[in-house]
Amino acid sequence: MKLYTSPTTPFGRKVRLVSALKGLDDQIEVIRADTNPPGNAELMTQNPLGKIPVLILDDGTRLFDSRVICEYLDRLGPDNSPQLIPTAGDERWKTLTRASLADGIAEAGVLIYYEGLYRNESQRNADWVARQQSKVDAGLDYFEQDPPGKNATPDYADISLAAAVGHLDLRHGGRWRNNRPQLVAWLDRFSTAVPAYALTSPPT
Ligand SMILES: N[C@@H](CCC(=O)N[C@@H](CS)C(=O)NCC(=O)O)C(=O)O
Repeated sequence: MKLYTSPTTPFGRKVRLVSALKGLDDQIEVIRADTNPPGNAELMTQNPLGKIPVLILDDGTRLFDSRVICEYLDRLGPDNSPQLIPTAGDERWKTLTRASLADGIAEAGVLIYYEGLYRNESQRNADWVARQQSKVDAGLDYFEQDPPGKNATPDYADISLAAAVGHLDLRHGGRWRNNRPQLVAWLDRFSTAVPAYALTSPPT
């Protein structure tokens, strides 16, 4: 399989963490993809949305977005690998909803970053940035009140959150850490338990 991703995308990092925990790294070739210029023709042939990550299966099937890829890898992994997304029951919906919240934090953080990257100072909209920031803050506050780590091993929601806050560390100066001791402590435990977190750490 081939994974089109970049070292900085939180969504691609999430997939790489899942791959590592499932013991699938040796089956996946990681290919560096560039989402620029916007409308990158080669990437658009893999995903018409021009977004990464994209997983190309050995038969040529293309999978996106990251949630779909992660669920595919979770089901593909060997029987003795940890199950990251429950297949049924209340736990499935709980895990997927928490993961969606983590993804939403990452998405809002990416949009704020893009505002600075792609728009001239005069074009930037402070209200819109504040709106995205409020989503990041409220999402993080939710997790601070109900932190992950109740399971013996990390699940897909934990992985998604670790990838999201890793991106906030990279692009937003780690400000998320202020006044969120539970989350900071949890991330320390997560990175100790999951060596792939350090291995997939984006270049600063
Ligand atoms: N919901 C998608 C989000 C993917 C995404 O937004 N990726 C960003 C990189 S972090 C991207 O490719 N952006 C390029 C663009 O929006 O044109 C997923 O989970 O895979």
